[in-house]
Amino acid sequence: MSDTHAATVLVRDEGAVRTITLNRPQALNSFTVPMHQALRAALAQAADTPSVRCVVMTGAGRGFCAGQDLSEVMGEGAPSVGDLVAEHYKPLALQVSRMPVPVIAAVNGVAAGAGANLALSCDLVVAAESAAFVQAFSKIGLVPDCGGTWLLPRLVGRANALGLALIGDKLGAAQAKSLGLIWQCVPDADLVTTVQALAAKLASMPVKALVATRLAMDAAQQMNLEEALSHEGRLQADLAVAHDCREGMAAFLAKRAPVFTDR
Ligand code: T3D
Repeated sequence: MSDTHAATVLVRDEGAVRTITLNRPQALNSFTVPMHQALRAALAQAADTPSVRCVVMTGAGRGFCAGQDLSEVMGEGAPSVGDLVAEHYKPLALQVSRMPVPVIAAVNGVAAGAGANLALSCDLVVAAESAAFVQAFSKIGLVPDCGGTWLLPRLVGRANALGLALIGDKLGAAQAKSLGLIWQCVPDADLVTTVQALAAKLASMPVKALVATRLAMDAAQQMNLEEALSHEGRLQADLAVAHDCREGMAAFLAKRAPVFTDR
């Protein structure tokens, strides 16, 4: 176990699981340009490291991420909102959606604005009971970004998506779970151990197939049934000749534990 990044983002490895911690707790880990740069570099490094088979994203202190640091966009010489979205939030959302390993959000506290949508863009979202999700954009005259307009209706349907985005109130983790916005809500004291166990489990699974599943489900949103069935067929044909599928089938037949290595 080692900490390799300093300052706005911390990186820690435990076996095949890499945990990336947003680290501006004094401002609820809200985004500044340096934190964007550090996060994207940490994600790229995780993607390029063959021994990493699952990534966990979480926040330091009492929050997960409060979205854009509003003090950064006010005042003279401040970056424009349009530039920040084009140069940072859009590339970040795409980078998460294309990660070559599963990504889990461990939502330890409030996730607001782009911070909420960053969490929701992960493959699995596990939140502490005391955490909350806030589509804070409407309160400051903006629309949901970091993929919010794409993600929210897909996750919870149009009625709930519009309710969350237009009203912009805090949604507690338990309610988020009931709505289908997140995968799991756990007691605060269990967040770390639950996520560690889940991440270790995913890391030991055929991650190439897990990632192909995410990409296929996202792609299928733009396809009709026949196209999606054809796409599934092409993916199965490729995966079936890869090491992990052969290993999974051989291990099943031999009644032994499989050892998956593909990424
Ligand atoms: O460039 C662009 O704007 C485009 C990109 C947009 C992406 C976005 O994310 S837009 C949405 C930006 N985020 C927000 O509007 C959320 C603002 N924050 C809040 O509404 C509340 O802080 C929370 C609901 C997240 C949490 O409330 P609470 O009561 O638990 O905490 P708090 O007391 O409000 O905040 C604690 C500290 O963090 C406080 O600082 P202080 O007084 O202790 O020195 C607060 O100012 C600071 N903080 C919280 N959020 C932000 C922030 N500082 C800067 N920017 C923030 N977003």
